Amino acid sequence: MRILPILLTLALFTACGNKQSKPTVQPQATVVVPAFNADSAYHYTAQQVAFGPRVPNSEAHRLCGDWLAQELERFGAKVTSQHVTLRAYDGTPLKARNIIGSYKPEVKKRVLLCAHWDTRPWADADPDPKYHRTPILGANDGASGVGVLLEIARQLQAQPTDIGIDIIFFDAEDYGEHAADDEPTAGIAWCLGSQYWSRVPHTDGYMARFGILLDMVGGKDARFHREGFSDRLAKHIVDKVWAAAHASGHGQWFPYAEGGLITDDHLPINELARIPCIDIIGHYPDTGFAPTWHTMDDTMDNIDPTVLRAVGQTVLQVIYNER
Ligand code: AHN
Ligand code: ZN
Repeated sequence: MRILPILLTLALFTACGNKQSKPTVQPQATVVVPAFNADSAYHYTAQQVAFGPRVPNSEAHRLCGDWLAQELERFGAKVTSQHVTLRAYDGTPLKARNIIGSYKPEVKKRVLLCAHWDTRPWADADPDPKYHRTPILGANDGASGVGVLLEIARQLQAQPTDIGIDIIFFDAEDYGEHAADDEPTAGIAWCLGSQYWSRVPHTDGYMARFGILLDMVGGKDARFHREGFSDRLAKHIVDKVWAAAHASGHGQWFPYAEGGLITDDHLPINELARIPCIDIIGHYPDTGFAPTWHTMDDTMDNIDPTVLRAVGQTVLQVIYNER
């Protein structure tokens, strides 16, 4: 027991005997993570909804696409648009547009953030069959993820990250089979824009450390469970993001619970582009999906800014801590 004081004295002596006055421990640079503005994200969500349903080939879709590209430019991103005609499962040619906003495009260390901006052409999950061929407003399903990312773009302009960031708004995610169609489709009918980008990225040989997809991130009473493909294909990123949620004080929204396997834009990014990418997607009891999912009730009335904040602040916590 007498060895301890001796060791301590020795350590003190050694420290004092060091002629340099510099501390031996490097001071840790404190990372200042900006505060996510949920009202701003809510507003960007409402602005998209105000265009009406953003179904490919419609006027509202074209105008909203122009507006999104313009907003990214206003927030200082280098904007690239991929205009491409994609074939829907039923043969409909879709005039699609993936919109990419890049920050520090010359930097090699990059993170990809994405969401889909198109909306479902049919409310085929609505309790009332009379709406099964009516397009939805997609406040949660589409606009919420893009709204959060526009607020992050605004933050990136005000306070740049060390690493490069690419924000991608994917088109034609939600043109999957109508619930009444029972004919099997070859390949995945959903996620057409992300499938295209994963085969033909906006820059040759594009690579990112990892990706985060936001889908349905504004629904009232949402919880974010660990989506199955994300856990299977990019578990280390799920761990990183869930840790960031808890570190930033939003752990209550991100339980350490399993979600189901969901075919979403992160799947082609993992499998075709070979970038580990996770899906942050609202989870609900029973079906797993929000009660407003693919219904006429997917409106601003069912968007909760507190949920947008939990997701937005978590993503900021992740990206400002990457070096
Ligand atoms: C399927 O229903 C196969 N995937 C859900 C992907 C989705 C649709 N996300 C939003 N809308
Ligand atoms: Zn959808």
